[in-house]
Formats: sequence, C-alpha cells, structure tokens
Amino acid sequence: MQQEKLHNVIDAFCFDGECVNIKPITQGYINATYCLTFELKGNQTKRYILQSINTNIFHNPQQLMYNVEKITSHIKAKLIKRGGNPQREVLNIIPLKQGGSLYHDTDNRYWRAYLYIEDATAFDQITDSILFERCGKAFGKFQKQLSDFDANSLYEIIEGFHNTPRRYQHFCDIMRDDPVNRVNDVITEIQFIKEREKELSVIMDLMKNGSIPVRVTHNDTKLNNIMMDNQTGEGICVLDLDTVMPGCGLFDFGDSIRNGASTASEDEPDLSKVMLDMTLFKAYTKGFLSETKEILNKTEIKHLVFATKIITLEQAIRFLGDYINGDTYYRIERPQHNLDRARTQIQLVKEMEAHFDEMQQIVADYAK
Ligand code: GN1
Ligand code: MG
Repeated sequence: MQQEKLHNVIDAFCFDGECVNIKPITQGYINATYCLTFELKGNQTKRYILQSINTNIFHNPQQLMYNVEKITSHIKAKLIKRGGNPQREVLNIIPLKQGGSLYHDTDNRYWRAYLYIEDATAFDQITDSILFERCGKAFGKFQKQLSDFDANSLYEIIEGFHNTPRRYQHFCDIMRDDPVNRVNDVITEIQFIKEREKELSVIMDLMKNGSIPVRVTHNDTKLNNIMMDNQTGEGICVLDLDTVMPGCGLFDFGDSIRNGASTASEDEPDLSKVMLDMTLFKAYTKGFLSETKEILNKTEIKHLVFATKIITLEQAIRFLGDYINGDTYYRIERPQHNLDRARTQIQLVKEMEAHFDEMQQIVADYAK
C-alpha cells in the first residue's frame, strides 16, 4: 500500500509520538497487518498494530468492532478489579481522533489499531507440553473471564460459523453441483464423512434444547493466537478477536486440539506422520479445565471429547467441500492442497475415534 495513504490512515488514530517505522506483518491470512513504531520524548519508543479488516470475509466491520469493544472492556474491568495488567493481558483498542475505533478510508477500507504487546511471543507450533498446557489455561481463562457476559448481546459475525449440520448441507450442495468434476476422485473421503452424518447434529441439538449453553466463543483457538510472556512463559493475552461471537465453548477446546495436538501440520501430504499426540492432549486438557471446570456443566464436560471430534470432522468437510468446489475459500499453494488438508483432518478423526475412551478418562480426571 502507498506510504502516503498509509500515513493518512495513521493520522486518524490517537497514537502517541511520531511514527518512525512501518513494518508489514505477513503471518495472518485474512487481514492486512502493520507494526508501527512511534518515537516518544526522551528517546523512548512505543509500538502499535494497525490492521485493515478483510471485508470479503467480514462483511460488517462495525459489528465486528462492536463485539471486540464489548468483550475487551469486560475483560479489562475484571483485570483492573483483580490486579491484573490491563495493558498486557487484553487487547487495547486505540481510538480515532474523531472518536470511535473503526476508520473508513477513501478506498473503502476499514482500519483499527491495537497497542502492541511487548516482551511476548506467539508460537506457530508447540511440542513442549508445558507450553501447551499454558495455552489451554489461557484459552480456558478467556472463556472464564467471559462466562458472565451475555453472549446473545453479541453479533453473529459469520452466520452459522460452527453450525456443523448446516456446513454439511452446504457440502452436499457442492457435491451435487460438482462444478469442476472432482467428486469421483474423492469417493473414499466422502464416504468417511457420510458414515458419520448422524453425529454431526448432536452438539447443535444439545444447544437447541438448552443442555449446552450458548457462550462467548473465540472460534480461532490456534496456538499463535496467544501471546506468551517472554519472562514467565505464561499465556498472557488472547489475540484475534475477530470471530468472537455466540457459540459452543466446546468447539474452542476442540479446535485447539485439532490444530495443536496433531503431530503434523494441517496440510501434511504424508498421512503416516499425522497422529494425535496424547501427551499434548493431556497437557492442554489439564490447563483448560483448571480454569473452566467450575463453569462448564455436566453435559459440556461429557461432550468435550466428542465436540473435539466433530469440529475436526467439520474442518474436513470444509476443506473437502472447498476442494470439490474448485478452491474458492482457502488460499492454496498447490493443486491438491485442500484435499491434503481434508485428509489430515480425516486422519485425526480416526485417531480421535481410536483414543476416544482414553481421552474421556483424561477429561474426567481433570474435571474432578
Ligand atoms: C481459517 O485464516 P485462519 O487460519 O485464521 C478459518 C478457520 C479454520 C482455519 C483452518 C474465518 O482461519 O475457521 O479453522 O482457517 N477462518 C475462517 O486452517 O474461515
Ligand atoms: Mg483467524
């Protein structure tokens, strides 16, 4: 993006000092992100994160920022009351000079800014079970901090985001249309999903009849969405609040396991490398339940492992659906990228089925 335009955007926010450096950050797939360095008096510097929101995915940035404002102020109030550090343990939104938190530029882009969290790291991959336990604790704490927040007062940022039966319906529509003639090549994978069709609505049904409550959910509980303090190693702040909305808290647990307790990356073509690391599963469960066992009800505890399998199956459905649909949603770097991704998820579901009882026992032990 042109420097001049970027400076106009920067000018709109209440940043301290003078902007001396602008560095693009390319890790995220969805939003365009910059790290800004400002020079303050006395040679001190202060950093900020500036992002333009991808409106192809997030159609309503106003509603998105409304949710982010509400939940960050809720968490901040708790931190202040309980002696936490409100500058480091929650995202701090930088206001605009004209008021509000969302800047709409002349090119129809929407921008927002946060204070940068110094002396902390976000990890892409973790093999150390102690670190993974801390991730579980951090996401568990996030859920706990928001357990007294009225989830229904938030906007549903992406409609039916984890409505698994609806995702499956959409998948069936794609299979029927078969726009690029790929269905015949993936019959085995489709069969695997079809055999589990009845299980797909179990969690949604329990939510509909009220046995599982609607909670504030994060919906992107990957490892790299937690900042770990460089000194203490503790998970201090949960990032990427764009998909925070009302949902099922169990899927946040499950998505962390799906993503972080696998022995291989999400797109590993060699399936013999894809396993569920039970030591990591145990560690995350320990951390997560240490914060949430008091807030989760019996039905939720009972379905934690099952929901983990369902969210993984849902991810397989989404990847395979996108493959059959001609790769329109997920960014791909090779022709069968989405198919490889779908296959790793199917492999993980197999692993979860094989270890199901063991996983249930671990949950039961830490929920005591
Ligand atoms: C997408 O782009 P990223 O990695 O934050 C997706 C998630 C999937 C994930 C799978 C808005 O997240 O739901 O679990 O890919 N986010 C959206 O890698 O669709
Ligand atoms: Mg994300």
